[in-house]
Amino acid sequence: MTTAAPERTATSPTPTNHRALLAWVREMSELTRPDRVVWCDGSEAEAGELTRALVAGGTLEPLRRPGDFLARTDPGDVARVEERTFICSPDPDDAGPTNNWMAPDQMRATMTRLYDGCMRGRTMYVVPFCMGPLDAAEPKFGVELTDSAYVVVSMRTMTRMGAAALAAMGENAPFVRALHSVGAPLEPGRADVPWPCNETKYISHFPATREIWSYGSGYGGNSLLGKKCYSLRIASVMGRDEGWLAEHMLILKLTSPQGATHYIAAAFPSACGKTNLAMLEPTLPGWRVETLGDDIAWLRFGDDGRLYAVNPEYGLFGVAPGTDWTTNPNAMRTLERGNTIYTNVARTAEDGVWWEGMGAAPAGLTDWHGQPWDGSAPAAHPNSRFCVPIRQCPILAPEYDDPRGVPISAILFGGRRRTTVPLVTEARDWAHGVFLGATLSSETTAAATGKVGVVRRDPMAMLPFIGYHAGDYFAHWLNVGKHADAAVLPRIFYVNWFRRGEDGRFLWPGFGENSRVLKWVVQRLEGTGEAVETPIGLTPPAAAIDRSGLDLDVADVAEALRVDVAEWRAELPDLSDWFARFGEKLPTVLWAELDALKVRLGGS
Ligand code: SAT
Ligand code: MN
Repeated sequence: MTTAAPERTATSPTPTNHRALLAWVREMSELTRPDRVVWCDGSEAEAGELTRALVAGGTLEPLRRPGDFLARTDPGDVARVEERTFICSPDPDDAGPTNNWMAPDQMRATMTRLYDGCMRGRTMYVVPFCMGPLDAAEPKFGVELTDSAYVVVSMRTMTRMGAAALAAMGENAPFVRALHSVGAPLEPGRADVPWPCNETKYISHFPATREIWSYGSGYGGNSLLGKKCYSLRIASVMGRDEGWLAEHMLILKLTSPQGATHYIAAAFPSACGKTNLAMLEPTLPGWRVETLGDDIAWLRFGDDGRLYAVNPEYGLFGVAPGTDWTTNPNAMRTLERGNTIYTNVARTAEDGVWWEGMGAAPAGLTDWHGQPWDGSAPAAHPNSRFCVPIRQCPILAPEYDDPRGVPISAILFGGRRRTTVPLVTEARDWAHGVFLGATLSSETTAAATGKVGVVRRDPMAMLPFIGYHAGDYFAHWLNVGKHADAAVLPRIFYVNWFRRGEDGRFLWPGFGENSRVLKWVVQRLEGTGEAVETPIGLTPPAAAIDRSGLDLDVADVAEALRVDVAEWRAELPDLSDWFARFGEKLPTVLWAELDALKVRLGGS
């Protein structure tokens, strides 16, 4: 960089001899010109100091429970910004039709101009972190440079962050460079605002060099760069190159009344119930769910040829609205233990939190804008979040921290569809399962800016997170299936908890009752579950779903499971258009799956 470092930049002692890291920190601080550079150790004391400063500056408000804080973002900075998210691969063809692309040099030039002096008046925090256990065979390190203390304390919850990660990096471990700025330099004497950000936003990824550059937003998915940016977009490229999968999946452990244990991974789009399923409290007696992760899974082959899943994260960044004692009691118990940063929820008169879905609104609420709530709009933003250490989850499986991960028996894909898609379908084989994943569709949610409720294809629930060409990604999934014996590959299922009847009501009660669907999945794995062949895959006859103790007519279950040939035929043009978008990169196996589906539906 040609820009000279200002004399006033103060740097805390550098606790590392990692030359490449030191050089990069120096280079980025010369570019962004913070007043100070602070190396974060991740300690309790440091977190305490940062939260005190955030409270003093008005970014965080302390709540009643110890360690609980509330942040209210700028109203224009509440969700991931997919239209501002870029994959800057050298070749545009490597980003593919589902990503925004810009040439790396051009993006670097554009963002270097934005970064020039962007941390003036602020502190640059150096945040070393590790995605996945530190004692993994090849720990996946990252270092985030950020001018947001909110990001630092959130990264401390979401990742294994601080001195231990830095020490484990030694002097030359490779790491992902993750640069983040809210893009709001502070002129001397100017007071800060509670939520600094910039209207101009870029969330850029340089897969070839494993770098992330984020500018202008403080919102979680845009600023906690270990999460979607690293663990999905960059990691999906690492996985492609190294033979593994980085997926938008929860991981759960399911134990049957007979004591048989199965690990299940499930991919649903953002705000479609991954956290609820990961922490499910089965309504079927004797069944038990334990949680390993609620958002991201890295799947690698073990020596026995099975696919093992690791949750790279260390915390939960869950959607608050809809979370309640009836829908997700284990999330409520996790939150009861405090130490949670809430963002954009409503605040009660007793300094507690409230959001839509928590029952009747108490009097005296302050809404997510910080105003007395008048009931005319949601009190909590629909994408308001809680950020809490996963260790506080009362049903956390002890294996969550095992660097080898857990062997996956079943993968569930799912989305939010009012019509067409049955409660559960089993894929005929791996290729058919990849087809189901590649054609996954869901109604959009508030997790990203843009219109809510529009059906879009969201392959493997990874549409905004695949770091390369989606056609190559499908091919990679098919290759993974060739790597292993079909007998040990996870079986693939497709679920839809959200189907509605003609009167608009949900056909299936969902939440804890989803254990009934999981029971059928396990029965299929164990060879005892009944299934019928349909044009779209194997579905249970309604009687094969255990309804004991549930006040639900078998006819309703049948309706939830129904494969409506006319509805499916109506999907075909969209499926063809979807595949056509990938041109030559769409694996022929998937075209063949679509052709076979057309034939089974009795179409052309
Ligand atoms: O905000 S995040 O992108 O981290 C959460 C989500 O949308 O899944
Ligand atoms: Mn997610």
